[in-house]
Amino acid sequence: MKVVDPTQGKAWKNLESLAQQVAPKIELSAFRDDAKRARSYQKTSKDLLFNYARNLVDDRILDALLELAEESSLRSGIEALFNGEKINGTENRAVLHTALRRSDRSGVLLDGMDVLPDVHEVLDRMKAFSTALLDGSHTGFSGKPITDVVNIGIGGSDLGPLMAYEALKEFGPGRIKAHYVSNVDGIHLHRCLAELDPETTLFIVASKTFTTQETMSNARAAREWFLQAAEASGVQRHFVAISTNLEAVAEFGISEELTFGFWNWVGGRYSMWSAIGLSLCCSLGYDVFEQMLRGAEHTDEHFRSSEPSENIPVLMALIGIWYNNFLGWSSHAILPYDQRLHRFPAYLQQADMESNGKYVDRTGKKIGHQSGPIIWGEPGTNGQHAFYQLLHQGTKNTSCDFIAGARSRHPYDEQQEILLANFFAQPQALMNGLDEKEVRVNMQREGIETDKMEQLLPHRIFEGNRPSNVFFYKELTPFVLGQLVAMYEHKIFCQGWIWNIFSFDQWGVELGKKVAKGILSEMKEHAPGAASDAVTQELLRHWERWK
Ligand code: G6Q
Repeated sequence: MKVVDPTQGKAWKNLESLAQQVAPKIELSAFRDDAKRARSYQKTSKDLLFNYARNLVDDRILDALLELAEESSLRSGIEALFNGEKINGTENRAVLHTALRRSDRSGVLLDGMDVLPDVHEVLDRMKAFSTALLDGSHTGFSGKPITDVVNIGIGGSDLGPLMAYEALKEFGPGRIKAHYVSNVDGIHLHRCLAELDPETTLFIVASKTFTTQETMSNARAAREWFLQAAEASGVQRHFVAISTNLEAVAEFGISEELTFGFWNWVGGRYSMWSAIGLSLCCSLGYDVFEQMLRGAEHTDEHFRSSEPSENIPVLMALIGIWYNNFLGWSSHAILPYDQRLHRFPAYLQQADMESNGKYVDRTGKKIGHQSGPIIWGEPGTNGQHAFYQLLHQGTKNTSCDFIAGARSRHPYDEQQEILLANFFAQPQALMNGLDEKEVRVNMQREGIETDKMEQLLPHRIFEGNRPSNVFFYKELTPFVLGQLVAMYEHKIFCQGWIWNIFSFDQWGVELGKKVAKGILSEMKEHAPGAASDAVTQELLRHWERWK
């Protein structure tokens, strides 16, 4: 693997000077009526359109960014990803989530072994099992059909399927509902179980390691709840495991028949294409899940075969790098104007921030440049009535992705039009702003007195020049969702590659877990000690009194 400090190349220096010399002169409102730019800064991949014309870039900047990708040997990085090279260097693992959505049944080698036959064997079993649940041939212990599946998992074993279930609910037959319990806060499980009947509920314990504290604690509590109504043998019909740790699964009491494996070359936050997607198959039907895989595979082909200048994930990554590393912006908002994507920002928060929130490069040295940005967001139009004030007039710079579909799956045409008018309007308003002259005209029209007008004027001016990308699609089908998610996955990969960091480990989540373990044993002993610092000890004293 070629290791490159991106800051040492010519492209980086060139971009630094473009950021000084050219960027301050870009006035986006000058492109207000520039149809050529609107069309040429746009790429489509099947029914998914990506428009990046509203960014603080021009051809020179884009060329320099493409040069940076070239200097970082991004093309060979992409091949290394698809070819199963061990690009997760600290865990010595390949990163092959793309193999999970390959329709070919053979042809991806890892250490001389083809991984695709195993991938398809698990997919075939997922299909058979979910079909048996949906057609009622796999019943609960009392013979009643299953009506609810509860996915117990956290992080990568929760966020992906939860996000996709919320996005695609309307595509399912509606016979089985999926629920997602992740938090170790008992109220999460409690509220979920309060609505359910043990005779008709199936639990999916989703944990790659099958040792995660939150998941195992919730799974044990769910089993106890279930056993209040059923014989122990019922566990074999009502508990399913998704894991790479088959020994721990057996110890928990889950049968081999209801255990679905995956592999250590699938990172948690890239795992919804594996058996971790089982809750989707069981609730929406296997065909819906398969369509999602096909959409992601379509993006994989686009990403692997398109020239960088035509390549949507590469362009997303490079534009992000421009703001992050050369203009000094640290915040990126995901703004779906599609309520079905209401968990998409949270999903991407993990995918991006856990992958690229690193300060050490691939050789172990502290990096001298910025890595992953802060990712956040909420669906429009709710966000407009909450935080858009800061996007329009705040002092922080945030780049935004606006996402919407032409059609939706509800009968309310008026709402859909209003939603889309806002989706079209917001990025336009951010870009063009409203200058003093226009504000004065508006206030005159409103009949505001001259004194008041002078007072209000600065507050009502919008400087504009605030950039954004747009993703627009015909409809959020399972295929389009698969395409979209894979676009972001590959964007994250490209950025991590260029920043010369390891995107596929997550050592940063270990320390907190270790500290909690020490504090938990002191709590059990009622003896705050070395594991707790002074503030924690103070809080523990209150906890003992208040609990
Ligand atoms: C994702 C992370 C992390 C992981 C959870 C759950 O990339 O590794 O979010 O998915 O910690 O882990 P288990 O699936 O092992 O329970």
